[in-house]
Amino acid sequence: MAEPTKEDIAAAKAASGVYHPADSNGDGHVSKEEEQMYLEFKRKELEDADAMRDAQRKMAWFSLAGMLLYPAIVLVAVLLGIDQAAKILGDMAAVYFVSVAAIVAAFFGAQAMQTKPKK
Ligand SMILES: [Ca+2]
Repeated sequence: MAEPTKEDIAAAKAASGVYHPADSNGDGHVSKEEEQMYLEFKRKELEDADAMRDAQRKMAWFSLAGMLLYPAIVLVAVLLGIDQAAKILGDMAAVYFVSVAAIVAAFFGAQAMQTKPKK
């Protein structure tokens, strides 16, 4: 059997009135394989979204922890007498804090934008 063309799919859509996204060959009928493929795809999609949220959350926490520990690390460097390290960390602080703030702001901004339209 030949692969259905776009016209065939459009015709099937028009004929049935409904087009199910799981109907991948466009014959207007969702077979067992198509249903399983569709469910598998949806499951993977959800898993990916979940993994992405986890990764972003970890990154935001890691950034925040670095931000909060930064002064402590400078203090440790001073206490250990590594003056050069303390000076470099001090010089880096301005850039570092702005960068981390940007990461955290982007994380919360993205979260806000993702949840808003669904309400
Ligand atoms: Ca089908």
